Amino acid sequence: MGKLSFCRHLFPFSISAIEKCKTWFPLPFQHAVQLNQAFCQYFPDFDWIIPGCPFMSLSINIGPHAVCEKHLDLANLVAGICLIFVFGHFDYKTSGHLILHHANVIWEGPSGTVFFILSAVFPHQNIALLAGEDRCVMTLYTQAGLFRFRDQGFQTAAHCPTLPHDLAGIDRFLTADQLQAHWREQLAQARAQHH
Ligand SMILES: O=C(O)CCC(=O)C(=O)O
Repeated sequence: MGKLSFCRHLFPFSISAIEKCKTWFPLPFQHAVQLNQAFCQYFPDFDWIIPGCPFMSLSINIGPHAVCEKHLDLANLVAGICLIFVFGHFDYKTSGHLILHHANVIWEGPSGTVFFILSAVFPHQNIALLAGEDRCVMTLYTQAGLFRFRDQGFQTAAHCPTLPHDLAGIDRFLTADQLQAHWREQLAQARAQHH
C-alpha cells in the first residue's frame, strides 16, 4: 500500500479518535484547538492535519515492530494530550502493552485501541512483541514550544524575553463529576440555542 493510500485509510479512524479525545478531555481539547486556529490564521498557507484538529503534529510508525523503550516526550506540552492509535496483528494479551511508569499502569492495547496519555509527564514504554507479530502506531501530539511561540506573538524567545506563564494546565483535566457537569451544561446550551 502506498503512503498516501495508507494515510487515507487511517483518516476515518483519526477523526473518530479525535472525537473521543474531545469527549474525555474537553478543556485540554479546546485549549489545543485554539492554538491550531491561531496558527491557521497566522500562517494560512500551511498544510494542517485536519481543520479544527487539537494536534499540531502526527507521526506514523508502520513498524512493523513499533514498540518503544521507556521514554518521556519532553518537547510535548506537559498538560497536553498525546493520542496513540494502535493497529497490527499481535496478541494483545502477551504483547505490545503500554506501561505508564509512576502511574503503575500496564494497559493491554489490542489493534484499534486509542490511548490518551500525558506523554511529557509519565515515562512510558511497550512490552515487546513475539516472533511473527506486527504492530504499528499513529501518534498525534503538540509541542509545548508552539504554545510559547503563539503566546509570544509568533516570535521566538530571543525577540520576546518575558514569557507568559500558563499555570492553569492541571485545571483543564476534569474529574468524572466535572466531566458530566461539563457535558450537561453544553447540552443545555445547545438545546437553548435550538429553541
Ligand atoms: O506505541 C505505543 O504504545 C507508544 C508510542 C509512544 O510512546 C511514542 O510514539 O512516543
